[in-house]
Amino acid sequence: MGCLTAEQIAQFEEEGYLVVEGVLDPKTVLDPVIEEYTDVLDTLVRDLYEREEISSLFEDLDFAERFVAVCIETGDVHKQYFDFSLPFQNVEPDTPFWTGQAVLNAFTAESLLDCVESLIGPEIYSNPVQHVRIKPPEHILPKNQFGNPILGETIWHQDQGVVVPEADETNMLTVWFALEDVDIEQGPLKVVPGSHKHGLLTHCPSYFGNGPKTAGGRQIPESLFEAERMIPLPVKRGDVIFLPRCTVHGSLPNVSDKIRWSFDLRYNPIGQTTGREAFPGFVARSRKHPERELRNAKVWTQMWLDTRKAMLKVNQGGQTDVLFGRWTEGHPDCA
Ligand SMILES: O=C(O)CCC(=O)C(=O)O
Ligand SMILES: [Fe+2]
Repeated sequence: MGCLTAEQIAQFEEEGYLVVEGVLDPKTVLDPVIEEYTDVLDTLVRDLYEREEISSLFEDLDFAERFVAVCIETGDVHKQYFDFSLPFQNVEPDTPFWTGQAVLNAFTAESLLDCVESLIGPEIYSNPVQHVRIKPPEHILPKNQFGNPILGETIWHQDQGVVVPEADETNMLTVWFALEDVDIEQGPLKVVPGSHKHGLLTHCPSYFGNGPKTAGGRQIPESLFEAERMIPLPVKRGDVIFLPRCTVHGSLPNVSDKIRWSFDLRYNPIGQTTGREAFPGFVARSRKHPERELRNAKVWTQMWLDTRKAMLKVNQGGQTDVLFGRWTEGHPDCA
């Protein structure tokens, strides 16, 4: 059963975003994720300590404080270590990723899938365009070659622009939620209401406009949409933001003293291409074939281990055997 009201569905369709409060239970869904990541961080810390890359195990600190301490000492945000995805290039036999049971339980929480069902129907595939983002306060972040913080604010884009053209007809839904409250200082998601009605806009590989200079960023120039209509979406833990694939969005910088920790997931109707077929998705809900629903994180992890092995043979050393993107330099919109 879908859980959204007709008004909520209408707002999603008209405005191109929807915030639903209290979808995920903090105690049974989010706290176990934090606990699981506490162990993941512990493993990373012990490993770094053994390699003498950090001076202490920082055992007395909670997750956020310990994470920040490690970022400061190593000058790195260890993005890949926590993510439930892999890089597109130069995957190595031991490239880390995390696909634990608490994470899978969050991806497949019934209350979340009820909302997803209201928006894309009851046959739901978990699309592998998915990331965890643990963004430290900007003031402690290492800088990129342009002097801007790595893993700072997210530049303007549409999620359809992140997948290959084969998925242009896929009804891909973006689902964003935070592990802890995200107020305005912590760099919430920002969206441009109504921007989903104009189709896919040009994303420019080396364009920065007024935004921060990011390495490898693909930004939509502000001349192509009404950036002044932007609204930020601060949320409480448990709230979920839903976006259709063409809504122009990004995030504000984290100017607070806390980390900003979020999941962004995608779902599409079963049978439609994900736009990232080299990576594994799974059946999250099926009324027709409930036996196909994935609930075992060991199986999920094996899918990603197999993918990691397959990626060793492609996209190595500057070669592009498998395309993950679609944008090239030189479009007139980017001038
Ligand atoms: O969380 C962010 O900073 C960006 C997330 C995003 O672009 C998305 O969820 O599609
Ligand atoms: Fe996005």
